[in-house]
Amino acid sequence: MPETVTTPRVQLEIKTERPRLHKVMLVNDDFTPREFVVAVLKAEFRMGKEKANQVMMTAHQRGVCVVGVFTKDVAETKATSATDAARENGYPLLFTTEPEE
Ligand code: TYC
Repeated sequence: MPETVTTPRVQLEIKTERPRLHKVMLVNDDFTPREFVVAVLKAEFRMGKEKANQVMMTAHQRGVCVVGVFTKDVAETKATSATDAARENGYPLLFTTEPEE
């Protein structure tokens, strides 16, 4: 009987995970004027007036609101720059970032 030569065919499956996106959160406080929050959301996150107002009111009522989802770098840059804008105007307004689940 002739010998059968078998060649194993193993296919390596390389799975690369997509980098996680990060949320920018708007945190409520008792001091920053509503209009200022809306102005920052419009300037830093390119929101229209209506959307900025909705986001501001959600943070105001619930304590926190997701502003947007970005790559880690963009989220951190936007959060820092928006928070800095508030500091420059003497307000305690805070934007934070956290990875998406
Ligand atoms: N709570 C603030 C006020 O009543 C307004 C405000 C809304 C501040 C949302 C921060 O993330 C915030 N003047």
